[in-house]
Amino acid sequence: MNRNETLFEDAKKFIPGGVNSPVRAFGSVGGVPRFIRCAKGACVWDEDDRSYIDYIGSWGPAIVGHAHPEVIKAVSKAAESGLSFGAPTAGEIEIAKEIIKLVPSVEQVRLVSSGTEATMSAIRLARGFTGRDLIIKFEGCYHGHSDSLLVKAGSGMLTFGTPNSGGVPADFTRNTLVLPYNDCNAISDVFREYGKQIACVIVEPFAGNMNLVRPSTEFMQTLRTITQKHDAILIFDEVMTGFRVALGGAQSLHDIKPDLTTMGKVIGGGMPLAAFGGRADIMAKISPLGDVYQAGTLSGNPIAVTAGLKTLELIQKDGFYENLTQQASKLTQGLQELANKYNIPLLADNVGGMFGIYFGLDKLPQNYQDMQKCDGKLFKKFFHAMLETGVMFAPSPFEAGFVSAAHDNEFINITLERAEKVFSNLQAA
Ligand code: KE4
Repeated sequence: MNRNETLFEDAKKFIPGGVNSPVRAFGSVGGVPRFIRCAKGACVWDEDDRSYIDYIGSWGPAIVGHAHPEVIKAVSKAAESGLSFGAPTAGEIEIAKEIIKLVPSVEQVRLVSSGTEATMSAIRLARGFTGRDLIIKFEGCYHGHSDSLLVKAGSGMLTFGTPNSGGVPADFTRNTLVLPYNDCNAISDVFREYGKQIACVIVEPFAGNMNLVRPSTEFMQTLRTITQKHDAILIFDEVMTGFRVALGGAQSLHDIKPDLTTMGKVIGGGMPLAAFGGRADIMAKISPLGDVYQAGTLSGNPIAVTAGLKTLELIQKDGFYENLTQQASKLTQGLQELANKYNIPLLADNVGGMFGIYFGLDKLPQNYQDMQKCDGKLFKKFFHAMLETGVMFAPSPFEAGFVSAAHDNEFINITLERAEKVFSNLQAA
């Protein structure tokens, strides 16, 4: 067995499934997950010392490239002053100001340690502010693993969700409605039926957890107008899209101001840091000011804040997003051209530095049902063939991919050269 296999067998003795987050176990693609020893720029190295051009990027945080020297220097220096104090620090004010400066809809912000905490807290806040219980999410969107969000659609459009995870009592999801993404009629029907009982709508303003799926302009505008009409809270879950699709996040591309925004990934630069924020009148309900409780031992951790501040500084450099978008587009357009050349049924799309590749579809997906038609078998062959060449995509057909500032023309061209060989072999197979 090679080192990855040995480590995986060992890990499984002590850690459920051998991993600390399920998607890392390669369940969707089979095979042996790569145990990463180190990372630098656009690449990661596994414990067999094999290098890979990395398009997972820690699921989004590594936007400036892995182990960026300025981030590492800042974090190393901060660590010498202590790791955590359980008391307020000046750095937390600095990063709060940066987030408020960069995300216009955010007037006040609370730091937490994960996207799950951010969305769980934002939903509790929306319920506390409105005094209502019902929440709406969309099929295929993932907002972390808090109980009321681990839910699958009810039998009918107007029926409440049922748990899609063990350990979640039916009671915990009976206030959650799950609707099809991009379905304006479903939204109108539900608000007609339940309008004044709905606390919030939470949405990924570009979906990334059923692969990249773009919302229609009409869908986003409907969400904004109908929540305003019924005094419900609109929550943009920008844990993935925040600072990823544009400096101002998806809300700047849609030109829509949500009432609350959740963020994560990029704002921690790879360290455990996330946040929720929005209208000051809503945020005033959060303890210790208001009666909606929320807390965290490591919230606003000084080392994570240092990594986040340096990352937010680097992404504000002139041309950062133009370059990021250009490189992601080179990748997706290059893959599309090569797939066409070898008659491989692949579509590719990107928004800023976030991209999707779809096998077996004849048009870009609009919702979860579309994504269900993807050719998972072909994706699996592609994934492993590319992995063997030294290119690591997300190990699931239902995940978006990420490009960093370190993915320069050389890395994109090498990726495309390797993809051409893989497509040629797939065509011949
Ligand atoms: P975390 O609790 O994993 O920090 O964030 C949850 C979350 C919330 N909202 C959105 C839009 C997200 O994409 C996520 C987490 N994304 C996944 C990637 N599909 C994290 C990877 C994983 O679960 O290991």
